[in-house]
Amino acid sequence: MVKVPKGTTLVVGLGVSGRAICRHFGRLDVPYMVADTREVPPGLDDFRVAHPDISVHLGPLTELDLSEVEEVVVSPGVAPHTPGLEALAGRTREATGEPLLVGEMALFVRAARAPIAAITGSNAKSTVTSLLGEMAREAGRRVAVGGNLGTPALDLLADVPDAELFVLELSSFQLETTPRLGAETAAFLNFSEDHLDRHGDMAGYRAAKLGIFRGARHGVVNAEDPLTWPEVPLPALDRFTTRVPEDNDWGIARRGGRDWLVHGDEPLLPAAEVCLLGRHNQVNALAALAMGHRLNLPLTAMVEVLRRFPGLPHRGELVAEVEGVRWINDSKGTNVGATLAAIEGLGPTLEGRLILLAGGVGKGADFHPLAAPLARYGREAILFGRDAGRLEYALRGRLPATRVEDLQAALERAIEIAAPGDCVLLSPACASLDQFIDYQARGDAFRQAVKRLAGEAA
Ligand code: UMA
Ligand code: ADP
Repeated sequence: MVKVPKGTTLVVGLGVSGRAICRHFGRLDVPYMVADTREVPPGLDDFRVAHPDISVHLGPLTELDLSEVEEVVVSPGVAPHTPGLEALAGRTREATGEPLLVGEMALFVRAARAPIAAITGSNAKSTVTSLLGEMAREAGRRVAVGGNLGTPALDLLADVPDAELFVLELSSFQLETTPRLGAETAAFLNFSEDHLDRHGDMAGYRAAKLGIFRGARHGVVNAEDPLTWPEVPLPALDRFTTRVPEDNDWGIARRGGRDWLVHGDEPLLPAAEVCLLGRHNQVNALAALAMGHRLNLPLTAMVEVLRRFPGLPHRGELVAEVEGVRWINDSKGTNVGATLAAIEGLGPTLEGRLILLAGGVGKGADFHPLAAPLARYGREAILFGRDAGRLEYALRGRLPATRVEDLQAALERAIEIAAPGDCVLLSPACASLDQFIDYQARGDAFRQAVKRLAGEAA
């Protein structure tokens, strides 16, 4: 057994978050050591060079004696019930009464000196986080944006020491180990199947996500998805909807023959002027507006951002329009909920039909929810990758489906069948790992092929 010395904190994980936690403890002069369950974690050599005095344990955590550990801080990819840690469940630190095992966000909350706007949900987190960050920037606020999105939250403390606002995307993994976030405004955008391998079931996954509301002064939830609603009352709560809003909700209503984003009775912006594509992104805009309103960002600044923000790569990204056919890269649509939103969001905006390119690693998900909206808006589903057969089974009898080997073959088939007014949408409802390094590589391959096609057509 390797004993973690009395008074020493244990950092578990040497990934992006783990290294940020170590930098944070370095800045605070907190004595710590590191463990990683992998024999060769990424960046190990660099870490050893940068921190020659810090001891590193590699391999099972059951080899550690944690009887006198000061605190254990786990990376998001490390489940609190990992062998070696389970005995810490329910134990608290004598000095503070806080749980003995926490994650990066618990340290962030202790150290942050500016309000937090926090965003979670099964999908659309990065989009709403980036939108709200842009809105705050446009309004002249010194804002730091990060979390699950990219820059680890703890690094923001050092990178933007005079931040007036933190806008953070938080995953269920991060929230599970945050005893109290205390956000100024916290949004739970939507809830659909994901990460069941980690959380056990949907109830466990949802319970982790609801951690976004612990200590929050204001919440933003999806009026159409009660599973996003907090279970304990918050001081203030706003709701958004794709429909005509009730009371003071944020929604979409007809004014002068056009759809408008509205707050209660107040029209804010014609929906067609939101630069992001599709109804699902108009809903994302409403969530960002509700949070920005709470943060006192001026409406003019928020609307200006909605008019110009083109979205993040691989999320409903218009790559080209070739001979009347729009080609959209939604490679980040890696689960059924995301692809469903993309189909339902884009479908009503089309003059023609939707051609869906989907497939890959389905992570055991049920694809049947895709059948009805595809029957309504789809021309054909072109299916590739490991779970193409399971997708085909779920869609049978609802619209034509063609199975092909890979994305390239799917593109060739789409070129054959697309008619002017159609939209070819890559939104795979699956992870990419059977045929690509990650979803970015899949989206890049789509983008390059479409650009070639556009070049040939020009
Ligand atoms: N791991 C081990 N043993 C260890 C430590 C890690 O096997 O001791 C494995 C984990 O199981 C995981 C991988 O290593 O497979 C990475 O885990 P990590 O906790 O070290 O991850 P980081 O590199 O710190 O990156 C994390 C987020 N990753 C995860 O939550 C898995 C990143 O989100 C995030 O950008 C980063 O912190 C900064 O905050 C990525 C992600 O996929 C994008 N998130 C999931 C999602 O969005 O669905 C939640
Ligand atoms: P996350 O960070 O939660 O993964 P992103 O902003 O990266 O979210 O978007 C991921 C995918 O979610 C998009 O590619 C799109 O398919 C889908 N999506 C976008 N908006 C919504 C929405 N309002 N509801 C459900 N899914 C959505």
